[in-house]
Amino acid sequence: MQNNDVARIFDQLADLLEIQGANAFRVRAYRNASRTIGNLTELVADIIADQSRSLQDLSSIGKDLAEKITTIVESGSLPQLDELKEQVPPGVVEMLNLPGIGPKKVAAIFHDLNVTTLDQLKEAAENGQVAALKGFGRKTEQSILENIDSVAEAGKRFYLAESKAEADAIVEGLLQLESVTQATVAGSCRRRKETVGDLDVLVTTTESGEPMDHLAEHDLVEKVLARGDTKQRVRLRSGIEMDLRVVPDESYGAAMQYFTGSKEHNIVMRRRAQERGLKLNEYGLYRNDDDIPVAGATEEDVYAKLDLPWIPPELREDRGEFERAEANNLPKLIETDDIRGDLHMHTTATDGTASIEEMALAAKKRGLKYIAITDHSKRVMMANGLDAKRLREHWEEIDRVNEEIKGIEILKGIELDILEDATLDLPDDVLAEADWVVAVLHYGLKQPRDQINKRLLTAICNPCVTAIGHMTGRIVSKRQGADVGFDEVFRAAADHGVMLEINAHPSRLDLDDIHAAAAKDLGIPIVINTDAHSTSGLDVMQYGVFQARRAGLMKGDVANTRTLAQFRKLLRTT
Ligand code: DGT
Ligand code: CA
Ligand code: CA
Repeated sequence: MQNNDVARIFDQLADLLEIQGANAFRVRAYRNASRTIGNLTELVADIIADQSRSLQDLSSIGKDLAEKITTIVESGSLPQLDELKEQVPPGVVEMLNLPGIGPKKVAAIFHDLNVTTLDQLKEAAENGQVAALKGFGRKTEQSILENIDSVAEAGKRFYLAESKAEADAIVEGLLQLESVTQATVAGSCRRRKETVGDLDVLVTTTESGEPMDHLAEHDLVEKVLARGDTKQRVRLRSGIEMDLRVVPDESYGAAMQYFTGSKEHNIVMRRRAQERGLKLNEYGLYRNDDDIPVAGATEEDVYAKLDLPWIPPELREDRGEFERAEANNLPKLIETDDIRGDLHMHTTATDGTASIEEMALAAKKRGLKYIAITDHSKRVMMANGLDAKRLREHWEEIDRVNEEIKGIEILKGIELDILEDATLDLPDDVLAEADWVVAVLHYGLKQPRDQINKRLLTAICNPCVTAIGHMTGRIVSKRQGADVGFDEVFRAAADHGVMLEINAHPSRLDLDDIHAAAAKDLGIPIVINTDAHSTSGLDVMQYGVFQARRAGLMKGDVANTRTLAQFRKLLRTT
């Protein structure tokens, strides 16, 4: 049982209780517990196992919550949650993903309209029944109609970060088994797509029952949905489903190639086979006339027999990888270990949970050589954003910590809001004292393209701004980003020497792969940053790197792979 599973159970509990109209303090207690567990750097199971320690020493965990956590870790579930799930249908919970619809409104839809699925909700909204509900109105109904299709679609997909962690844990467990000789995740997860529809796992084994039995009993698995001789489908506790396929040794590479996809990439592969008088399927590459196998045990072999070098999974989308492979011009993709700095993170000065010193030490522990502390500017009142006076004090504190801590350099930064009227949230004289200014849009994301561009250009043209952070403001599967006119903005960034961020947070990944590739083509330096709000938040760097790899980025395309001295040389000078 991972900490995330425990945290998710408390989140679900809080959602369901809120829909039922439970006491707000009780709901908040579960949300706080979820946060505490989710941010822990050690396993809760280890704390429970250690007789000398108590869960109640953790912040916001009392006796009752400690008992619940123990129940979850020991049994894998919580009876109270199971009861609540009986009372509130899953379709009702999904409604919480609609923008602007909280538990109170969901409760009204559920109880007053007796509506229990997104389909029914759509129908009710089309008939004007939703607008008639107390506290709703035409605008809310319109917003439901605008978003309901994408929410319904997104509800079926999962963030890469979570599903990859689950798949990795399962593959690791399979590899421990006596009978299993090879195991890998394939599908969209291996291609590191930002969301995953279902997980695809392949094994070779001397005894096909063993891996299937193991998976059926696995902590992360909720239910076996189907089981045959060579294939088993299960549903994990997180809700995602997984196919386990047992394949013969001589087909392992062909199966990996086939089930990694993408479908578009595989279509080209099959055509290349045909052009060479061969036939490609998940079992191998065969001669057309006599079915003699020519490759299958390894992926490298399959590619080689089709006159190609092995192509990294992140590039397998039929977006130019074949042309580059043919020209022997595949990029040597960036790796997480190449990263030397992290230029976007928060502290307790605004909405982070750790101090400057704690963030710096945690970054150093992760092998980083430099960071920028970039707390919010004053417009973000919710997060206690900094005005000029507090920011200068914060920077003095950074100077002090920088003196004390050796082995990592801390830059004086700010996450600067670009306001709705295309002005900046802090005056130039303060910004001029910063080492690093990452300008962002937080509010007014729905403005028309002209105004969004005007705002981004104001920031880019200001000589104090060094980078644009999470450019579109999108939240993967949940909120569409701003309508950015990328051509104009990218050209301006290139002209002014402003860097563009790939925000590594699994729910942002902004810029996305396509736009990061476009920025690279213009020679704009990319920075990959975690936007950490806690020390454990620094661990998401890998997801930003995956997105960069999907964009075809190499080490040299990413500014924060450089030494600090080299990085500084890339900073704009005008
Ligand atoms: P997902 O699960 O929606 O995130 O995306 P994938 O890419 O994991 O797709 P999935 O699970 O349906 O299938 C895994 C891989 O198997 C897919 O990437 C390519 C291969 N595959 C599945 N169906 C077909 C097909 O009809 N034709 C070909 N050529 N390949 C297929
Ligand atoms: Ca899949
Ligand atoms: Ca699948």
